[in-house]
Amino acid sequence: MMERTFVMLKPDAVERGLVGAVLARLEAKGLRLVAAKTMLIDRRLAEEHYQLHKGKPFFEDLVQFICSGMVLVSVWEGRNAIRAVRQLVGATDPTAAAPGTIRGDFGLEITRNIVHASDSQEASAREIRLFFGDLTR
Ligand code: 3AN
Repeated sequence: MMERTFVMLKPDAVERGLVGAVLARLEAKGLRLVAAKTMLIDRRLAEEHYQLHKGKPFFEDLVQFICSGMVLVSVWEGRNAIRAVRQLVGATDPTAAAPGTIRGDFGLEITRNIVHASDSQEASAREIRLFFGDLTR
């Protein structure tokens, strides 16, 4: 099924100069880049994006981190794009993520885990709207 998914390169990816390497993996997989921009996320937007994690012990660190520097937000399209990107990204904890995945190859810390990718159709629709508004094409 043709799908769109939302991907954020977090501040650690931008600071460490990993933007090109990460985007190249998504392109190499065959996904089509639909939209992308760099931005600074403010606290209100960060809390909205991570609303499902509100109240969890790591929420405050997560929000602070995501607001701590430039991110690159993007939308990708392809067959089963949501699952395909999640596979490329790997497990949440980079020390548990398989080698060959983005987190497995580039990360070590669970908060600074390089990339966010939507985990469901509901999340992808919500996140694309939140960061890009109405993306009709
Ligand atoms: P994923 O990004 O793999 O879908 P989620 O949605 O469970 O993971 O968590 C969202 C983000 O919250 C993660 N990307 C990570 O940065 C942070 N996070 C999740 N679990 C923990 C944890 N146990 N300790 C610290 N940070 C966490």
